[in-house]
Amino acid sequence: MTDKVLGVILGGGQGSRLSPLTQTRSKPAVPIGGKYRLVDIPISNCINSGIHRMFVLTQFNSASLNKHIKNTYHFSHFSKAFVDILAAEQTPENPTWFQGTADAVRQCMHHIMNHEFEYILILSGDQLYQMDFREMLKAHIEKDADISIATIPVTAKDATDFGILKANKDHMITSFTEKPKVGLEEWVSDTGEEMGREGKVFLASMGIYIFNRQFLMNILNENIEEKDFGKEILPRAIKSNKVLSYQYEGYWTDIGNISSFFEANLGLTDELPKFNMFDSAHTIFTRARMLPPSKISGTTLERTVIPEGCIVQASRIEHTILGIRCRIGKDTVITNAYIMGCDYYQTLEEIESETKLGRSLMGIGDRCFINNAIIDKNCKIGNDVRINGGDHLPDGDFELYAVKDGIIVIKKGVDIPGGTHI
Ligand code: ADQ
Ligand code: ADP
Repeated sequence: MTDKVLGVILGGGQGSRLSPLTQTRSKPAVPIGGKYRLVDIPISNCINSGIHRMFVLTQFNSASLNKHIKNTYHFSHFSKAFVDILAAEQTPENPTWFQGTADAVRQCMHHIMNHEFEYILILSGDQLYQMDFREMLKAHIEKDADISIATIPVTAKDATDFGILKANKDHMITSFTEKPKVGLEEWVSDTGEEMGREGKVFLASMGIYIFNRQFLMNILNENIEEKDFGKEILPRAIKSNKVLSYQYEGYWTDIGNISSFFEANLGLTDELPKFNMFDSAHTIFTRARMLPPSKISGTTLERTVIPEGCIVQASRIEHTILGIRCRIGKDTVITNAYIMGCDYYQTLEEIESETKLGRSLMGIGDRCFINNAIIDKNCKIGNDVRINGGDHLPDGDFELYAVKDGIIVIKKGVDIPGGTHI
């Protein structure tokens, strides 16, 4: 049946929750896990579920997203598979800028409808999970639903950040509220004994939907003023249609803001991470880069993930993700960090001339201390720099870095002079 499904990945609105990582690139192109990009997660889930035709909807079509998709997702000439980017117009003033999730799909309908499909699978672009959509599709077809929503039990603390719903014995949704701020007690569901014990008694929407083709077209066309699935289209649909709750119990997390992004990344350094990058049945696909193996010298490594192409001479790295082509100098200590790495290497000649001029080199210098920080790509961090994030720092946005929830984010491509303390 999966050949009757078309995937649509929502690549991000105007929202700046992942800023400054999204200051110079579109959200789907944000690096994750040392060598992947956010968009690789939903695309890989689709491919692993036998869904091979996908659109990525994005507000702005960055060069890095285009290049990544073009260089990564090659399919045979004999298959109908594709991953295409559909971008909104460039300016926020432009009325055609996507106004919400439903509006994004509506504005792209003329491209989407050119394809043959019966079901459309709508996915968020900022979640970390490995899910087999075939199971959900099977339930959707068996129950003869108009829409299916993947749901997951969450605690009261988390419930206010999600769409919360209630379903009948047949798992058909009877009520839905987007991010309830009050009256949460009315939304308690029977989520099973085990979930109940963990206090996960609210059924949250995972923002993953299957719609029947004609149903989606009708509901979007008949309610032009409604811009959002969560806020408008879904609450409307449940009133008179069959909307199925497909309960999922695996690992799933939203990575839409800096602290959840940071936490999900560092979670990959656990002894048994909840998100399993080593599961060959659920390969995470990304661009194959032909980089040299990493070279490490004199470093004590604890719970650290290191991809290809790194040159590491630090004294200690702990609870950290390194990105591709990281260069880390001598006597440097890094803890609780995501160092995104570089897009290219400096040549030996460049390194010599830059050093002579007293300039910092790409990567992290000697004798640095980095804690609770994200260092975006292509940064030059000089020698003896101290970047120490934590709760003592208020949120703020500066020229070279931003602070969010105590995490210091060094912006892409900046030069932090030797001796700087943040
Ligand atoms: P949120 O994630 O808060 O809640 P939203 O901001 O609408 O909802 O984003 C959903 C996805 O669409 C995200 O991947 C986002 O980047 C993307 N997106 C948002 N606006 C977009 C636009 N204009 N163009 C393109 N993409 C856009 C949603 C549901 C909740 C549910 C949570 C689960 O509304 O009901 O509980 O997802 O995470
Ligand atoms: P991001 O990952 O931050 O979104 P991009 O993928 O757009 O960034 O990265 C920029 C691209 O620049 C890289 O793919 C890399 O191949 C290319 N590049 C190569 N050499 C250089 C150079 N000397 N200076 C800047 N960019 C370079």
